[in-house]
Amino acid sequence: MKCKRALVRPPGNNYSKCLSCHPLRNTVDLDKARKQHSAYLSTLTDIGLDIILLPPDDTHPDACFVEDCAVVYGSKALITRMGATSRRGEEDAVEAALKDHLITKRADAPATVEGGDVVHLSDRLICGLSQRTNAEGVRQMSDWLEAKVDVIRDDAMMHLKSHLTYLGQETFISTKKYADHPALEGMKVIVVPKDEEYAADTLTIDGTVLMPAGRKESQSLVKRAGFRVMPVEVSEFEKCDGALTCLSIIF
Ligand code: CIR
Repeated sequence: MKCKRALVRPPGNNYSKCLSCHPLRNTVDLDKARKQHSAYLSTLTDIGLDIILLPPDDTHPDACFVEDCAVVYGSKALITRMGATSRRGEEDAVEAALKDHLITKRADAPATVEGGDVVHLSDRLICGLSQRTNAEGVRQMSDWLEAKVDVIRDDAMMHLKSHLTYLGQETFISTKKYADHPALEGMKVIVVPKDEEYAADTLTIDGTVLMPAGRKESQSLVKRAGFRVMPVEVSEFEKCDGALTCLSIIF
C-alpha cells in the first residue's frame, strides 16, 4: 500500500528542555531545529505525501517526536501510553487528528508503549521490549492491531528504531548488535559502521530512503543495495535523542 499522509508537529518553544542523554544536548539551537523540521516537511511533500500539521506544543518539550504517540497498522491506530511519563499528554492531539482517518484505541495501564520501538513490515511488526515499551504494551498492540509482533528484548535500549529500521525489499539496516537477531532471519541486513550507528534510523517512503546527512559510508551501502537515498539534515533532533522516523507518523 502506498503511503499518503504524514502527521507532524514542529518543535515548540521549550524544545531545548527535551529528554536527552546526548552529549550535545545543551547546544540545541531552536531556530535551526525549526528550519530543519521545515526542510523535512518539504522533503515529505516532494515525495508526494499530504502533510497533517499539528500546532507546536509548548507544554511538552518532546512533542515534535510524534512517532512515539501512536502505532498505525492498516486501518487502525493504537494510541500509546508512553514509558516516558513526562511525555504523556502529547498523544491527545495526535489521537484527535488520527481519528479523522483511522479507528483508534488507547493503550491502558499497565501497558507502556512508544512508536519508536515499532518496526513495520507488510506482514508483521517487530517491537523492542525496551526502557519505553513493556510486554503488556506489546500484547495490547498485537491484540488491537491484529498484527503478528516479533519482539527484540534489550533493557538497555531506549527505542528499537534507533538501532534497526526496514528499507523494504526484505532488507533491514541495523547496528551490529541486532543484525543477527532471530527476528531478522531470512532477510538481508545492511550493517552500519560502528562510527555511523545513528544512520540505522532511516525512513523509507515508497522506495525512497531518507537517511541522516553526513553518514556517507552507510548511504553508499544503501545505494549499493539498490535503494534511492535522500540525505536529510537532522542535527538538532539528534541532540535530543531523536531521528528521522520520530518526526512523523506516515500512513
Ligand atoms: C525522548 O527521549 O523521548 C525524546 N527526546 C526522543 C524521542 C525520539 N523518538 C523516537 O526515536 N521515536
